[in-house]
Amino acid sequence: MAATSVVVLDRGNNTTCTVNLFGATVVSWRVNNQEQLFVSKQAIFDGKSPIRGGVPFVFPQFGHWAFGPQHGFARIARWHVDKMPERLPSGDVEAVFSLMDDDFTRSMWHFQFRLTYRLILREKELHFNIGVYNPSKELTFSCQLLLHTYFKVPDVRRCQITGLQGCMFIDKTREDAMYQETREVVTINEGTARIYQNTMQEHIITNVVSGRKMRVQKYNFPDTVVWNPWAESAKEIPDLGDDEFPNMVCVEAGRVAAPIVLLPGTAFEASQILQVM
Ligand code: TA6
Repeated sequence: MAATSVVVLDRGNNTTCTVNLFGATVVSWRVNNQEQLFVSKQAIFDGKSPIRGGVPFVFPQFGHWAFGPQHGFARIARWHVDKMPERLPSGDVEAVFSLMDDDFTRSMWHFQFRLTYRLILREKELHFNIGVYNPSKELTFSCQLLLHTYFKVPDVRRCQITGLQGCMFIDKTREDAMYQETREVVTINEGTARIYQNTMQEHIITNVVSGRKMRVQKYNFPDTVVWNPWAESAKEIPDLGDDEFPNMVCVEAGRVAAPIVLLPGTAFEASQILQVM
């Protein structure tokens, strides 16, 4: 199968979700023909580099990794389609993808695992349901998991993000120093890479496409990473145009601060719902 193979969930009314099997990266989510996700004009689709934008799947490591690429291998592995898009009685459309250990993953991480990724496209919502399973009879593993969602916005400086007040965060732009967020709504006016811990179950992002609001609901994802590289760092990212940073904001639901520990034969489940309001 070619590296650019895609699966399209089509709900009608120009409401679609496109998944690139390379990384099971959700590369497009259109609601009434309105794209909700940012993908860089410079994104590389060579089946090797992670795709710059959409919703890259981060596993088993968030950030720098001594044993393999940054943010792990799930976003650069070719996923399997367990269930092609199928219309449910509700009219919603569902598709299921999976990734299991193979020679490629075991060259970096010697554990057996199985990831399942179930997407459901509703009228104004996209549901992400994730399962991580440890099929081993004797080995326990620990991992991190995160949906690195790039939202498309007209101007990141006008976005406000709720659901972070009072939370402790690691500031990756300040040598990983730890702070507490005091603001009721977070705004972004400079390079930002923050790992907020124990955030609220819901975030609202204002001023996304067409001036609308985006609701992010998350379950079993205690952490939220907020990222925008801003002008200077954007220049250092080859697959991101120098002038594109104002049009994206990453609000990433995940489990990163305290890793998931999976005993033999056990599973972990988490989900995210994105809703255009
Ligand atoms: O999630 C935020 C972050 O870890 C940033 O620190 C930044 O490095 C970003 O992800 C993008 O990483 P990438 O490997 O896709 O260039």
